[in-house]
Amino acid sequence: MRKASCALLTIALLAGPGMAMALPPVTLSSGCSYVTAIDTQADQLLGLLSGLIDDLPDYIGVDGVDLEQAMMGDGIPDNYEMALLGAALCSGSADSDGLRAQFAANKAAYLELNDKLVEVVDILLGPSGTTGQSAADRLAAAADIFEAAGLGATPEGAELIATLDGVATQLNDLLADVDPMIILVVRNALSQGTLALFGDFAAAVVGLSTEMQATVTDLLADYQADIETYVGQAQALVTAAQGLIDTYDFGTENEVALQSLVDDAGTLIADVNWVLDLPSALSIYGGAKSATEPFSAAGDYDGDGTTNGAVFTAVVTENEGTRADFVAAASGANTLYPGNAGMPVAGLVGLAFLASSIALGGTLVIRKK
Ligand SMILES: [Ca+2]
Ligand SMILES: [Ca+2]
Repeated sequence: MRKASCALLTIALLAGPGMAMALPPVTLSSGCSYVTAIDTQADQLLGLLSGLIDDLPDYIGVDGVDLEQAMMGDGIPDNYEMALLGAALCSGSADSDGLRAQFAANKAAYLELNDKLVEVVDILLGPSGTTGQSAADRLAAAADIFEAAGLGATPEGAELIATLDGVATQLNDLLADVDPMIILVVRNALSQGTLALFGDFAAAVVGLSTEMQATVTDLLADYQADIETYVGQAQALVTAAQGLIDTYDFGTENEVALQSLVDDAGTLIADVNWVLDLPSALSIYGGAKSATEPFSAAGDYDGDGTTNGAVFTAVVTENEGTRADFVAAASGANTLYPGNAGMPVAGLVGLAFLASSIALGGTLVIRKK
């Protein structure tokens, strides 16, 4: 290891967990499987979404989607940031080990999401491809069992029966408002593990930066308070119903049906809580959730004092550089990029050498004549 890297590593270790991890200088090669997978999946996902959302930009290109801060963007099209991340993941350097571990963990969490959603949808709609009842039908049936057992005679019993019937009606109304075709498509997509097809793109995008994670959490935030209220009410219902099952004799068949409903409701509540907690469980790549994170426009991947956003402006906006040019310049693999305001003295010396060797070359050519 070179002396300079040793010193940087020591600083990083001394600085503690708030400091971003040291990442290697990288170049973008066409054989980088992370970038290929992310590019392909992002293209396919945006293609799917373009059927639902009008005027969605492409993923690739200088006018590609910029999704941070609930789609306000951070000034760098996401495909450039993702290329920088992907190139760092593809790097053979041990400095990328931590990054690859974070990516694997985020991908595993995302893939589990598909399983949780399948479970939730199966409970709400009834198991796919069977004659299993929907949650609404089972809630109404539970209310009937309690009613037939005479529980409606007490105020508490009457309230529980009315609540179960009310929730059943609400669920049915909710589903009646959704186009059956959309339900069918979503259901098929989940049961075929379609979410898993976007595993690399999702794992990359959710941990790209705090600003990008804000886009994901904002999607949930609109519903979070309502969902938490429903979960609290469902938990109270589960507790009340379990108390009745444990106290009264409803007959074996009814008790099996009631217990299975209560158990499924418990699973549903746990799954929904898991989904609500998911954004906070995902890692931001390269360090703490702070300004030191390396892949956002405000971030500084190579720690040279020039933000990635400033590099993008210099290389791409002002000098028509490619993604590969941006990756090399932002990561520190190329410090001689056009417009580098913070070019180190060594870089200037290098430029001087370059200039003199070109001059020398020119002289030699002239002499040949
Ligand atoms: Ca962006
Ligand atoms: Ca920099």
